Amino acid sequence: MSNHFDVITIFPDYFVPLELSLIGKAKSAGLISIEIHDLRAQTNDVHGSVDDTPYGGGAGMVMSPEPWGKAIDEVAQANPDVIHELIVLTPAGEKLTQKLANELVNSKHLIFACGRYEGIDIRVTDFYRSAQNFKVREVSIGDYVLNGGEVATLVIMEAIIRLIPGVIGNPASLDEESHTLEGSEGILVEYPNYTKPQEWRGLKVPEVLLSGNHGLIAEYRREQAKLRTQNLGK
Ligand code: 6GU
Repeated sequence: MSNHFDVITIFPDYFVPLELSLIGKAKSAGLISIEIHDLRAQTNDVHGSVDDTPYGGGAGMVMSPEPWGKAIDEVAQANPDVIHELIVLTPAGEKLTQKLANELVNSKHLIFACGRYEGIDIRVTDFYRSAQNFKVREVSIGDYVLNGGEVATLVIMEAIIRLIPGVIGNPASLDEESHTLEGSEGILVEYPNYTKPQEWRGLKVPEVLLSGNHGLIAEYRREQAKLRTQNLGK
């Protein structure tokens, strides 16, 4: 099971929300441990420079490799005898899916490298790809551009941590979620939910959900999940 998370960033304050809600409780309960590291601690100059102009020219700045190398080596050394799963956040990465979250939760040590500007010198990724005890993935959270990897890291961590046994009160609620339900057409989004009152602003709860017939209810929900999946974006 996933247990230790290291995050390397130039904006540690982005990670304050990890103290809240289910993730905050999981930390207090010792189900997970999280350390946030300031990349600038790895610099020697007075300005704490972490970037420079790109070779070959072009707009923007590129993050220099050496502060990253030092920061990653440090967190790896602090977690010996495990495979370090290094997640490099970039809009050019493979897309986050439920399947990827399900895989990453099995990792003992996850390191998130939050790039800013035009990204990190690619030699950091190349170096750790060929390093022993490292597995490297470049990950994106969707087809749009953010200012940096911090928000993406929060998204990925939440998707992983909620899968750890004990984090969510009722583990059965993980079974019938969007992107977990499978139909013959592939992965479905979740069926719509209703609670009390039975009628709200003239809108009624579908009769079948009041019937107590579990077979019919399951059939109805599956049909609704299919419809909802087909109609996405329409
Ligand atoms: Cl991981 N980083 C940035 N900068 N933009 C993104 C992203 C990551 N995923 C989607 N857009």
